[in-house]
This record gives sequence, C-alpha cells and structure tokens, in this order.
Amino acid sequence: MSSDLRRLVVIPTYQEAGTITAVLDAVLIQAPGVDVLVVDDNSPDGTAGLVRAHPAHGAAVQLLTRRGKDGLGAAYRAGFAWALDEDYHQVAQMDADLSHPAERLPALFAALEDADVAVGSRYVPGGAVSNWGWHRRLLSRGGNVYVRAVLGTRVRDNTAGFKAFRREALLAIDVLASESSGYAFQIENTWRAQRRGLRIVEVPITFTDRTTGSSKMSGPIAREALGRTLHWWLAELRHRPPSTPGARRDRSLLNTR
Ligand SMILES: Nc1nc2c(ncn2[C@@H]2O[C@H](COP(=O)(O)OP(=O)(O)OP(=O)(O)O)[C@@H](O)[C@H]2O)c(=O)[nH]1
Ligand SMILES: [Mg+2]
Repeated sequence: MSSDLRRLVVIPTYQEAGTITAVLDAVLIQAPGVDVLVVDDNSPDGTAGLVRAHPAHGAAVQLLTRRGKDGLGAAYRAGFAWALDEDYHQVAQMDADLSHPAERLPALFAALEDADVAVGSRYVPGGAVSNWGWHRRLLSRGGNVYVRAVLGTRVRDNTAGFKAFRREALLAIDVLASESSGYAFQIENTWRAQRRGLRIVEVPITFTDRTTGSSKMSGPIAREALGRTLHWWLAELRHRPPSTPGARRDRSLLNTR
C-alpha cells in the first residue's frame, strides 16, 4: 500500500493477551506502511507488556495506556485524539480479537479515495459472518433493523467496529465529543457522519467470531445502544424543521450510498 498519506489503525484492548501479537503481525503484514496505536485500559493479563515486547513497538506500533477499564468509546476517543494530534490523514479502527480481517484494511483505506467514511460491512453483498451462534446473529441483525428503523440510516452495518475515516471526517463528526461508552459508539459515529452529509461507503468483509479471550459485550452495553439510539432519534425530532417536505429534501441531499 504505497501512498504519501499517513495512516493509522487504532486498536482498543482489554484482556487481549491471547491475540494482540497476532493482530499486530497481521496488520503490519497486510497493510504495509500503516502505523498502529493500541489503547489498553491497564489489562491485568499483560496485554500492554506484549505490545511493548513487539519488535515494531516504538516504530510502527505505539501504545497508549490508561488507568483502568473505561469502555470502548472512551478508549477510541483517546486513540482518535492521539491520531488527530499526530496529524494522521486517515484513521481506521479495529478489534483486537482477530474478528476483523486485516487483509481488508487496504480496501478500507482505498475506499476513502471517494468517501469520507468506509465501513467494513457484514451486511452488504460479499460480506459475511463466520462462527457466530444464532443468538449473536439475531442480536446483530435485530440491532441493525432497529437502528435503521429508528434513525433511518441507510448504512446496512450500523454496529460495525471495523471502519476507516478521513481526518476531516473525524473532525466533522466531532468524534471527541461523542457520548457513548460501549457499542453505541459505533452507531453514534456512523449516525453523526450521515447527519452531516458525509459520504459513507460499505466495504464487504467477513467477520469471524473470537476463538480466545472473552467478550466484553454485556447487558448494560446492549441497553446503552438501544437507549441512545432512541435518544438520538428524539433529539433529531426536536431539531427537525417543522415542514416535513423540507426535511425530506434535506435527507435526499445526503450523499451516502
Ligand atoms: N481499551 C478498552 N478496550 C476495550 C474495552 N471494552 C472492549 N474493548 C476492546 O474492544 C474490542 C471489541 O470488544 P469485544 O469484547 O471483542 O466485543 P465484541 O466484539 O462485541 O464481543 P465478541 O463478539 O464476543 O468478541 C476488543 O479489542 C476489546 O479488547 C474497554 O473498556 N477498554
Ligand atoms: Mg469481538
């Protein structure tokens, strides 16, 4: 992947000692020239130590450590703030559990040539989910039906955690002022991008369920996603101009695909 653009992948970690080294290796091999920032919330399993021990640490791989577990959203805000501070042109986000295919990073970054936000999507033609049980599939599909119905988003994978943003997109959506702690963070940024009329493109990926470590998905995190989605819809209703045809016209101007 040759380019003058400076590209960064932000990877939040909590208790990912079983996979972090393999993820770093995969990113560096599959997306040469890209830098990586791991944001670790002081994982007791020594994840940060493994990052420091990686041969690329201090060069292509950087580590940001935080005091303790403070949620996915806060970790990403810290990572994106660092990326903006360091003047990266394009910033991707990715999980540390080998669920996201590093080999699709070049496609995600390439999609930013014609888009502001690229979403690694399970739910467009060519996208897939591997190894998930029926209950996780149902939760994810149901969550997307809910978000699309409530917020009227045209993006198919609203809960995707594998995405890339132009620097200008991160600034336009004011990502550092996002509110969500958990999963809702993914929905929030895609929603903010659509509301600001940014160009969003979905790039098909295959998502593979984690085989080691443990999921941080929980009842409160799912409830936050449901509740905040409703809250954003209500806020949108309150701020929408009174005439419905006008509102329709505004929506049609959004340049998403
Ligand atoms: N720094 C930090 N990272 C977190 C936190 N919660 C989750 N993560 C990381 O965010 C990524 C996504 O979390 P997962 O537990 O894989 O969530 P998930 O993908 O919904 O759950 P599974 O599908 O079961 O893997 C992983 O890299 C986690 O280590 C947190 O509080 N702080
Ligand atoms: Mg995961």
